[in-house]
Amino acid sequence: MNKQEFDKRVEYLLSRHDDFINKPNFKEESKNGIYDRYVNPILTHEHIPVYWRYDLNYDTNPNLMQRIGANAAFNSGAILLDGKYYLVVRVEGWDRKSFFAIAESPNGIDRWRFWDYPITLPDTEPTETNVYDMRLTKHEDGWIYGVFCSERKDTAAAAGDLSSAVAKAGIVRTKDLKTWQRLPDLKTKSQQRNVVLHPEFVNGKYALYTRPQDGFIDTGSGGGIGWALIDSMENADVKEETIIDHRLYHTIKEVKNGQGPAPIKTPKGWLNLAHGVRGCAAGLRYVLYMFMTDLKEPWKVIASPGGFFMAPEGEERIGDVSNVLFTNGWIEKPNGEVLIYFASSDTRMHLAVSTVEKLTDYCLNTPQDGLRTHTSVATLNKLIESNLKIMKR
Ligand code: M1P
Repeated sequence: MNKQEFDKRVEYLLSRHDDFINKPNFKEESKNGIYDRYVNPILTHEHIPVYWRYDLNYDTNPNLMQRIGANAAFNSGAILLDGKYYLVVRVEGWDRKSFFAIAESPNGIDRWRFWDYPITLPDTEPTETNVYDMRLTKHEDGWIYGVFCSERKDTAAAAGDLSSAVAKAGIVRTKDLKTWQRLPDLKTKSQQRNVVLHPEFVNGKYALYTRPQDGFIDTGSGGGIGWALIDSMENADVKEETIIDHRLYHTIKEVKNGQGPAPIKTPKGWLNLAHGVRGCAAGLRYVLYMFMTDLKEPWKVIASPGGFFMAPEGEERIGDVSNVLFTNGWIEKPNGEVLIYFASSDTRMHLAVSTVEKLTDYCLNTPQDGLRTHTSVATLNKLIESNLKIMKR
C-alpha cells in the first residue's frame, strides 16, 4: 500500500466508524407491557475507536493492520451525570484482559462514543490480573463509587492448574469519572463477586449487597445475595453478612444469583434488579429478575415476582458465553423513565426501557413463584377464571 492509498484507507475507516456510531436505534413493539427493548445492540466491540485498534503511522504500519483488538464490550455500569449518560463498559481485549472504558451518549439510547482513553486504574494491587463488571453508586456522602471484580491467580491451586482464580471486590471512587481514587479491596471471609454499594447510609453505615462464594465459579455454601453494613469505604471490612435473597431449588436462581446495579428508590420501596443462574444440559443459563425491598429496612424483601424479568432472546442467546443476560447498570431519568442496560452472552450491550411506575407494578403484582408445578397451575387458573368472567365466555 503506498502512502496515498494508506491515507485514503484511514479516512475510510474513520468515516465508516463515525457512520456506524451515528446510526439511530429504535424501540421494538412492546411484547409484555413491562418494558420495551431496543432493536439493535447499543454497544459492541465495533464501537471501539479506530485509533485504539490501528497504528495510524505509515512508517510503522504500512499494511494498515489492526494491532490491538477488542473482543467484546459488555457488562457496563451506568450513570446520569449533569444531564449526560455514561456507561463504564467492560471492554475485553483479544488478550482476554478486561478493562474499563467510558462511553457517552447524548440521550442514553444511541450514539455511544468512547472517551479518548480507557480508565487507567491506580495500580495498587500487584497480583490483580483482571478487572470487570463495575457497579456505580452515587452515594449520599458525595462520592461516586465503583465496585468491581478484581481477579487474581489462586496461588494455592495445585501445580499445573492455571485456571483457578480468586475473586475480590475492588473499590474506586470519583467525582467526575475522570480522576479515580483506588481504595483498598473489600475485606471479607470468602471470595466475592457482584458486590454493590447501596446509595444511602443505613443506620449511619455504608451498606453493601454481597455475593459470598466458596470458589471462583461455584458459590457453594454462599447462599445468595448478601447484605452487610460497614463503617467506612476507606477500610471496607465486612464482619457480618446476612443473605437477604436466597438461591432456591428449581427456580431461575438455583445455582447462583447476584445483585445487578444499585437499587432505585421509590415511594413504595427499593427496586432491585439482579441476575439468576440455573444449570441445564446446555450449561448455565443467566436471566434477569427483580425484587423489591423495604424503604426503611432495605435488607427486607417485600416483593418477589416469580420467574425471570428478562431472558435471552434471538441473537442475545449467542456469544462468547452463550445463554447469558447480565446487568450491572440502569438509569432513572428525572421523568421516571428507567433505562435498563444489559449485556448478552458476554459479548455486547443492549437497552430496554420502562418506568419506575411500571417496574413497581411489576414487582408488587406479578405472582410469586410457588416453587411447585401445582401452585403455578393454581395461580394460572385463578387468572383465567377471572378473565373469562370479564370476557363473558
Ligand atoms: O459468564 C457469565 C457471567 O459470569 C460471572 O457472573 P457470576 O459471578 O454471577 O457467575 C461474571 O464473570 C460475569 O462477568 C459474567 O457475565
